[in-house]
Amino acid sequence: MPSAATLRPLGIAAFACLAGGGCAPQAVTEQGRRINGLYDIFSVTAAVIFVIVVGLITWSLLRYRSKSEEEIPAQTRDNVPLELLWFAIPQIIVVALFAITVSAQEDVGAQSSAPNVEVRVEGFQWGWRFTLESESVTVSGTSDAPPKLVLPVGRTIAFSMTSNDVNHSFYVPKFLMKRDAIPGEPNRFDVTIEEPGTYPGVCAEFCGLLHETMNFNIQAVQPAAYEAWLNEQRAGNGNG
Ligand SMILES: [Cu+2]
Repeated sequence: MPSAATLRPLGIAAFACLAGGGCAPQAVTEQGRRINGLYDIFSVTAAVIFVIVVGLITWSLLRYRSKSEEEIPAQTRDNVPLELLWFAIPQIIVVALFAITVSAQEDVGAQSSAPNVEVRVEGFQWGWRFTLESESVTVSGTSDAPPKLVLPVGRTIAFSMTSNDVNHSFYVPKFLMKRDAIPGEPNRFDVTIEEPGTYPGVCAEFCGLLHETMNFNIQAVQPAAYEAWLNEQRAGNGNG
């Protein structure tokens, strides 16, 4: 039997999870917030079903518990309307959750035909290179000096992923977004960052010995600060 001291941290974690609307970090992008919203709906639906099921089981156990050895409870068979009802309710819930998931997926995966910023992301053992082709700016870094990419908030940013060697995965937890960088198979996703800040990113595909050192940072700033950073990069050697 686990002691109260062992259970307390678990209880706190469970409460934090529920209070935080599921266990996902709060996203800082428009697309990530759409996913947060979906998680919230799933969490609330699951919580309501949990309470109803546990409540009914508890009520049934208490109400119909055996009172004596000889007594047999009333035996009830077949109740077509009830059976239809508890067949129909889960079907409706599953179909509704499926429909809102598809709708969220479409929104999150949508690609703009004219993004404001286009970033080419190249993964390599063991680092990342970010190229803003139209701006003639490249930011590169390795495990010893992780690259920092500055991007504007409130603008559509298209990331196109590719790799120079093996499969990597571009993952920014605060975007709630992850895409594989595969040699010869470009992948793309678009985001609009809503909150300024620095967001760490990692490689999320085991790609070799120093995989865990493939870190980078995305710093989201106001558009004017982004323009200033671009000028700074171009005035330097063009490599951040
Ligand atoms: Cu990796």
